[in-house]
Amino acid sequence: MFDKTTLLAYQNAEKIDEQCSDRAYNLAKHCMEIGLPAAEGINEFGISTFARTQMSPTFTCTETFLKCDRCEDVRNVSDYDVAFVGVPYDSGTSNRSGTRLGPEGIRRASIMFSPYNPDYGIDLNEKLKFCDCGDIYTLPASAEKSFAQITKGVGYIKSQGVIPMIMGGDHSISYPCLRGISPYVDGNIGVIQIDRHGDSMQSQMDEKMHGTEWFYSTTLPNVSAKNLVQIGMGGSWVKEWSKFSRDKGSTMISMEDIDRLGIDKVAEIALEIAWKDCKAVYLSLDIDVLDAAFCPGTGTPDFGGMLPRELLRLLRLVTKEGLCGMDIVEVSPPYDQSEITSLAAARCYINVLSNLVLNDKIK
Ligand SMILES: [Mn+2]
Repeated sequence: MFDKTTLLAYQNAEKIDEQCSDRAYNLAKHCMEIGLPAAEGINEFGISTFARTQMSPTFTCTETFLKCDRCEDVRNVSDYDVAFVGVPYDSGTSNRSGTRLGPEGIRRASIMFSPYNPDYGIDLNEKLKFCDCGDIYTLPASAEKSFAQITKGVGYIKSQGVIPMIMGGDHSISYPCLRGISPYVDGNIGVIQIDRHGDSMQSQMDEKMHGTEWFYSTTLPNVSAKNLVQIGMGGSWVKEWSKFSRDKGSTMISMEDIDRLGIDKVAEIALEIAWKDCKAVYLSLDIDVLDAAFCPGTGTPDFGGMLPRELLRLLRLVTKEGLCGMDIVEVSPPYDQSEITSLAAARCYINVLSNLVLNDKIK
């Protein structure tokens, strides 16, 4: 009988076992302190709400948006007015995947920009205290557990009086993000969704995928479909999305409507509907609203979407009254070319933040 203990594989494994200290245990404990313990229902030791240090999954990222401060101990997030947070989750994608690398791609592309914004006359570094909290520790095999983590992390940022700037991830994450924000807004929340697709069916592949988030978001106690404005609709479509809009009362504005009415009028309509009887408005931008020519790096590219300057103009107009939070979703770096799509997302965050500062809507 062959003696397997003579194999190097066996002997080296034994050596490694002998090199065991309490280092990994202490590190895991530390992560669960500075990144908060995991959401309820997650029992594996070492999983924190915010991914931290060497304990992080490989798809999380330690770079920061615009090279801003990294808020490593998230318990200090209230030192800032605005916090970026990545949600590297793409298990809700029905078509092509890769948005788990979205936060990393957007952060990397943001380095190309300066915090001085000539279109708004604002230097973000001078006018705004903002940080990057890193990424939520998502669990790719479980939507329910990932959503619990996202709700806990985004909710924590909001509970500290800080505006979350969320970097997706596929569009399914908007529901757990809003679920996190919802308890900290004392009144109704309107939603401006800029997207090529309706994303409002009850079930997609028997799960809460990225075609379903507005169905679930509008079941939150202070979020009504009547305050949901869906701008840029058209292209590849699912019948249930139109039915949801008719039954529940959301307002769909198609690309054809935009051509007919113009961006300024559309923004006016959006603000009126989203703010009606509301205390706050949330903005969700699906990057696939851009024509496919300008966003190759996305899960569901579509033809006939917005031009970049139309989108920037729309953002300037619809964010001037303030936001309780914002996400940009569906950036998928593995399908991107020359970082076009990540650059678009980074530019949109910078302009929206500049606009909030310019209109005195921080805090
Ligand atoms: Mn979408």
